[in-house]
Amino acid sequence: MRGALIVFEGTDRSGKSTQTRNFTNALQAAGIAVAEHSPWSFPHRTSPVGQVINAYLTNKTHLHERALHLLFSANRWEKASQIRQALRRGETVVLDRYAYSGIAYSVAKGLPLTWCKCADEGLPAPDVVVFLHLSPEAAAKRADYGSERYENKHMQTAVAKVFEQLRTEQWLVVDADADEATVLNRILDSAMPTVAKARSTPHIASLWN
Ligand code: FDM
Ligand code: MG
Repeated sequence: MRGALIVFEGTDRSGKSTQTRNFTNALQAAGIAVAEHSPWSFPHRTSPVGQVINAYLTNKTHLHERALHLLFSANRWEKASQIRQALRRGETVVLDRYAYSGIAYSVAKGLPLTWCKCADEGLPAPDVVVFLHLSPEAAAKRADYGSERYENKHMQTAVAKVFEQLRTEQWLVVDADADEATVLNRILDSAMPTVAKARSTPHIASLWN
């Protein structure tokens, strides 16, 4: 009986970090096995590749946009077997960003969609994508953007557009402007059946199927 792969996506300040944490705690409270150190975040900034990504995001280095895209993808591939192993052990894995962010940010900067998708082809596919939807107006009311790259309204609006393009009917779109508890309950309502369904579906699918 395998665990479920549950991916959270959304623009900056949509509450992904808070909700992945709350969601992981709720799963554990319900007696569901969760991978150690969940939620796992991408970019995973401490690996060798992640350190280069972090230097780029904090404006300490410059990278060619295609090279950067491949590094973000490589950063996921570094973790791919750990994800599969955890799922096979029966543990649910909660991810804060995944390949969808990879595509959304790169396409927002002008890279071709099909080229962007190729790098992540074959990664473990999520059982559900939880998309925290926050309008740019609501985002503007939250704490100010920091100093990292992409933390500006122009980029966030472009990224939101690509997310909309990527969205399928399998995504769980949640209004992230609601209060924290309401958002969590909405996610739990839909994710609990996903966890149950994964238990009876031994096969772990791959992107982009
Ligand atoms: N980001 C994140 C990308 O551009 N590509 C990716 O593949 C991933 C996973 O990195 F602006 C961007 C999104 C964000 C930045 O992410 C750092 P966090 O979640 O804010 O740490
Ligand atoms: Mg950020």
